[in-house]
This record gives sequence, structure tokens and C-alpha cells, in this order.
Amino acid sequence: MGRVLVCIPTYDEAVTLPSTLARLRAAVPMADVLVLDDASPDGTGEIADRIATDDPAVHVLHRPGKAGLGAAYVAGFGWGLEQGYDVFVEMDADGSHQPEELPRLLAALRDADVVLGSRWVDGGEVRNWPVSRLLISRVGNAYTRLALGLSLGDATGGYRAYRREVLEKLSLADVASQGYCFQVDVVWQAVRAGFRVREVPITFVERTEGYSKMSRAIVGEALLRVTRWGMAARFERLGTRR
Ligand SMILES: Nc1nc2c(ncn2[C@@H]2O[C@H](COP(=O)(O)OP(=O)(O)O)[C@@H](O)[C@H]2O)c(=O)[nH]1
Ligand SMILES: [Mg+2]
Repeated sequence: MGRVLVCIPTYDEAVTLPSTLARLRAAVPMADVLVLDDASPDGTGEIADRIATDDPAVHVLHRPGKAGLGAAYVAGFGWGLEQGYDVFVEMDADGSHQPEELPRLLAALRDADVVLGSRWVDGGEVRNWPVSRLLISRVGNAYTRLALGLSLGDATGGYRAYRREVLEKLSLADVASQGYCFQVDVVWQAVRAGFRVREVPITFVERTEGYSKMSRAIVGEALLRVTRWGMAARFERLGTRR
């Protein structure tokens, strides 16, 4: 398996991060952690620094300001590639992605290059989401399947594992997506590059503390970009048929 780096983007997660880190270190002690903090006003960065002082497996990357999940991950992957990690994990700080499920994701990486923790395959589940969030996720995924021709249940989820080779091959610097369509962006690139993508069911548990950074702008960005990628792919196919 090699060296594993779990990347955790944070913005105002002072309340949720400590318990997530503790659970993660207990569930998968062999994995290192990189917290990607966008100068959270609530002091998440300092809390992460304090935890890192006591635990050499925990690292913190401080970024100058809120720039979206995608930019934080790109920076984190770059750091990890430089440090020579073999496997990269994406995980939210708020406890929605249960660290106890990570061993199953990592095991699935044995015969895959990308493993998606999936809410929308058999055995997958979402706890405590209002109908509005369930609808956004289900409709968003259905639209993504239709527009891009992807046969994935959950292309928008953010609990994942990648082999190093995937992140090396993809042009991460070209990933312009800021919000959650970063997730679609990366898996779409990975599929087109011929990597093996596998889904494993997860139970997503909505946070009980802190607040969601999901916004209309984030959904709008995803809709726009997915539509554009889908149309570009269709034109490409038309072009090669001629
Ligand atoms: N570094 C960074 N992290 C972010 C940003 N936006 C969201 N996050 C983190 O991304 C994860 C998922 O965000 P969350 O608000 O829980 O979204 P939700 O689960 O879709 O409601 C959490 O760990 C957030 O702290 C951002 O702009 N920068
Ligand atoms: Mg959340």
C-alpha cells in the first residue's frame, strides 16, 4: 500500500476537527494527515497546529484565505507528491466521512486506481439530510451521469482514495473547479485517462456541529461546468467520427 496521506480541507471547523482527527488516528494509525486550512476566522488553523505539535503524523498547510475546496486539495496533493506519498485520501473535517470506514476504501484500492466512497450505491446511505440536500445530490448525480456518460452512482462525493499515479498524470493545475464540482472534475479526468474507478458504499452522517459551506454559487458552478464538459465531449466524439 505504501505511505498514505489523508488530506482534510478546513474552513471554520474548530469544533469538529479535533474529534475527526482523533477518530482518524485511532482508526488508521499508519496514515499521515494533512490539514488544509484557509485561514479560518474561528482559529481552526491554530488548533490544527497544536495537534500537529503533539503528533508528528499530523501536518498543516496554511493558506491565505478562503479559496474553495478544489484549490485546497490541489495544494495538498502537490505537497504530498513532493513528500513522496503513495496514496492520497480526501476527507471532510466535519465527521460526515467516518474515519472508521477508511480501511474499506483503502482495501478497495488494491484493484483500483481511484476509490469513491459512495452514498448512492447498494449499501450506501445518508443520515440526517433534509429532503432539499438529498434532492440536490441525487439530481446532481443523475445530471452528471447523463451529461458526461459516467456510469457512477456518486461522482460528487468527497470521501475518496487515489493512487499517486493518478494525481501525477492528471493536470491538477488545470483543475479550475473551486467548489464541489472539483470532485466531478477529477473523476471525469481520471476516467478519460483510463484509470480504474471503483465505488464502495459509505454511510454519510450529516454534521451535528459547525455549519455547512455549501451554497447556491457552488451548485451553479457545478451545473455550468458539467454542462460545458459534456458538450465538449460530444463535439469531440463528432469530430473523430468524421
Ligand atoms: N480549505 C477549505 N476548506 C473548505 C472550504 N469550503 C469547505 N471546506 C471544507 O470542506 C469540507 C466540506 O464542507 P461542508 O461545509 O461540510 O460541506 P457539506 O458537507 O457539503 O455541507 C469541510 O471540511 C469544510 O471545512 C474552503 O473554501 N476552503
Ligand atoms: Mg459537511
